[in-house]
Amino acid sequence: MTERAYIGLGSNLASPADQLDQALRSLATLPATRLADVSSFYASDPLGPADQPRYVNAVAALDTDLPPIDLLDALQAIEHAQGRVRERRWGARTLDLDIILYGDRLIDEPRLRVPHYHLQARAFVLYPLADVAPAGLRLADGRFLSDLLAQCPFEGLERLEALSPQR
Ligand code: PH2
Ligand code: MG
Ligand code: MG
Repeated sequence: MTERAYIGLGSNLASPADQLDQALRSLATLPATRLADVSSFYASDPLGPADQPRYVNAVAALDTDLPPIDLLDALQAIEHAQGRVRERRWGARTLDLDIILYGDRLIDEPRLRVPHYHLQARAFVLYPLADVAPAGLRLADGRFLSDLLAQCPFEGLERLEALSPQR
């Protein structure tokens, strides 16, 4: 069955916006998957260790027939292809691709928790998600995106002007 998945993209190394553009091109070529929509790009200070560059974040909407773990494998292959090395927790990275939501699924497995852990505290996930999610989106755990947004100030996010025609 085709499911709508929302993918969080983040980068703070090696021209972050270019990393996100490259990742979007790769997402568009995943098997059994259509890249349906892409949010604006947003810059923000790092959450976690402060001695790292600012991040650029976005959210992509995918319509996919890949099961969640297959999608996770595909996302990790894209991270790897763009030079991601596993380093310190919350440290700098060329590319981070996270499954934020996957249809109506609640997933709690060692490799994958959906909805994404700490979604509610991360403006750099919630605001781009709101760009591409339907108004009134309700998460699988019953929370409404609109309520999470109301409790998470936009403050600290900087919406970047589109640099290329694809967004
Ligand atoms: N990702 C992290 C840690 N800190 N900070 C921002 N602003 N954006 C991120 O995507 C981010 C972060 C680990 O995934
Ligand atoms: Mg992340
Ligand atoms: Mg990640």
